[in-house]
Amino acid sequence: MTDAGMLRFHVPEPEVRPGGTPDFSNVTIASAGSVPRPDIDVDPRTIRDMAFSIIRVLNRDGEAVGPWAGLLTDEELLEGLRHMMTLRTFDARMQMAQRQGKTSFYMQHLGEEAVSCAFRKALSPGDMNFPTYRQAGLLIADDYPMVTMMNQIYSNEADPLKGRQLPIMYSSKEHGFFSISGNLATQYIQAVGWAMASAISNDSKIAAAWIGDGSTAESDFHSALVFASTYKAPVVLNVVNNQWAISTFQGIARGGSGTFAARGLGFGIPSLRVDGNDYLAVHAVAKWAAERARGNLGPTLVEYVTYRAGAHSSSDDPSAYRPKTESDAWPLGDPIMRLKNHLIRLGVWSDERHAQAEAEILDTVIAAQKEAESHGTLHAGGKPSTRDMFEGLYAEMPPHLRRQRQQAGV
Ligand SMILES: Cc1ncc(C[n+]2csc(CCOP(=O)(O)OP(=O)(O)O)c2C)c(N)n1
Ligand SMILES: [Mg+2]
Repeated sequence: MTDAGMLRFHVPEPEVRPGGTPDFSNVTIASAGSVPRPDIDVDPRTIRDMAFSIIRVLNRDGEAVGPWAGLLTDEELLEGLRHMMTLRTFDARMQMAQRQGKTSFYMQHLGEEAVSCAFRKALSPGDMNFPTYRQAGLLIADDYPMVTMMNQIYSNEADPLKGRQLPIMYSSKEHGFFSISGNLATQYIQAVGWAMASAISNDSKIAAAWIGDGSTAESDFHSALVFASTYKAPVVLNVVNNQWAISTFQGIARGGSGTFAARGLGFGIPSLRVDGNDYLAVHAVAKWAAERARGNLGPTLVEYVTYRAGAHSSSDDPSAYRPKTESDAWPLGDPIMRLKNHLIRLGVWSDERHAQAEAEILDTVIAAQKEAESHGTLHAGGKPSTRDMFEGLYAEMPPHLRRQRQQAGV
């Protein structure tokens, strides 16, 4: 029955609350290998169903199956495993450093390591990412020095950003990592603009935009899609759907669209969903999208279906808004365990070698941490110089800043 005159609006609710039993039965998962791999110049209208499925390569037995498999050598897969393990260890040490008061803030990637680590390997030198705070794997997988990352986190005397950025908001032009901005979704319009500029200047470099599920509710996301689709910008539009936006479940930002990938359909953008915890699938889809961008075929929207197993940040306590066991119930498993099992199945890895690699990686991360801490931490040791505060913005320093610098005696 409808109540004429009694208007209501709808507030989506998560399936469960703290204390409840986790339930992901609403997450429909295609079996590994079942989604076709179209040619990169496919007519977007013929692949609309891909925005509602999930491309997967690794099956439950650790085998790589289907048309998206077979792009990476054993060596490349072993390297990918090492990158993900390094990121996880790096996170654990830096989270601990935050608790020890050595930095004010930290954000982990727990459960999402495959997304940024595998994506990086699909890019070429000179391509530019516009990342959020949860894609440090782009740096790790490009062999950016961990010590430099830690120096930034500690805002110490060797911080390449001289204490000007919030911890973890790295920046490296050489590694195709645009300065992170805390203003989410700005990455989308900037990436599309950068990609258009690359094309205008007849360059061959492509851009990658990054956004989380929650941030797709920002108008910047939609503006970027207008420009990307109209001008067929050479850009890959990444949406990391890790189910949560701090304490807000993904259903709020997704609303009635079914999936985040489906947002691209109205713009005529080929839109794919991929298992974000499957290193091989992420890499294969990223490669497909990057080739489209590089071949002047326009943007591709990719939704990575994953789960944020850790807290949002060092300031967050997820037990206030979701069951503690929810991450164990996530049906797509853990990205490191899945690649590990695949490599064991291939006969190029073992539990013993994995344990040894874990120990070696921990040693490497601890050594980097010692070196970074010799340059100072938040409250101890070396700091960026006060003089640096006045540098780097103006080609010629205006008189009022010169005066302030004199007053500061630096
Ligand atoms: C424009 C803007 N609005 C609000 C915030 C505050 N904020 C920081 S993180 C966050 C949640 C983002 O969730 P999501 O986009 O899903 O990314 P995730 O943290 O899950 O990777 C919010 C609202 C912000 N940083 N920028
Ligand atoms: Mg999220």
